[in-house]
Amino acid sequence: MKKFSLVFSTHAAKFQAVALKGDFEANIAKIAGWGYDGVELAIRDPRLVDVDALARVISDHGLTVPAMGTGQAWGEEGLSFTSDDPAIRAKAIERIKSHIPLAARFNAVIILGLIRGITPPGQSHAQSMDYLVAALQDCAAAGAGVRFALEPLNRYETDLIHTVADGLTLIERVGAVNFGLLLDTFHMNIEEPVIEESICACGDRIFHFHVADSNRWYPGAGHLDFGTILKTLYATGYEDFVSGEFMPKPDADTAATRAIAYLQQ
Ligand code: LER
Ligand code: MN
Repeated sequence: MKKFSLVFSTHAAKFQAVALKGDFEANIAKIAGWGYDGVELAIRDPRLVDVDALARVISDHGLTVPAMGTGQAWGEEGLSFTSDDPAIRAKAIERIKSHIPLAARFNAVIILGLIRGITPPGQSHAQSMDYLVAALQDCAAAGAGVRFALEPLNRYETDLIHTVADGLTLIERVGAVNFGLLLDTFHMNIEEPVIEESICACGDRIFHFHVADSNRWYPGAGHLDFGTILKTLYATGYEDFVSGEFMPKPDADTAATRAIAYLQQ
């Protein structure tokens, strides 16, 4: 059976107390009601999350957590594996390590997106890559029972790792079995020469998969051929979640319901 999840992007602070019982639970109920099997959570800092309450709400609604996003630590706090400030790099690594117990509990992949950072002015790309490799080796060793997935992102978001080819070279350098890639069709549409060929090349190193259409609306709203993309993905042996990460347009509920209807076809 194919498994679909939805990225639920909320600020860590909103997971606390009232929001967790109100907004959070209402949203989880909606996601389950629409037919999704899982919810992908964005968690800036696991210390701000009431893990037991979170787990209870999610399991009460029959959902699982296939992956956890960590990018808010970059977006809101500026933490980065490739900063020129050693204290910021150390803090970024510690923050990612702090996700390990939560990821182990949910059997969730830890997503490494923008936490990799952007090469700061005056620093060479090669130096950023050295910092990135060291950080990834450190995290992968600390979380041996957990899987980490770096997401190739398009050129407008970072200068580091745009394609599956870049990601596979990085995987070789990192040399850890629990380190792979998260592929996102929105980024692939911008950066990959042929999306299906890149999916095949990544093979069993695809640890997680995001879907959005060419315009970053829900699948079916743009010009990507999800028939061949998903057929190629499953032909690699991929049995994990396909996770919807798209803009809330024309509104969040419409996008989420149209996406699941389209994906289930
Ligand atoms: C996150 O999964 C992603 O795709 C990025 O575009 C967010 O910056
Ligand atoms: Mn993504």
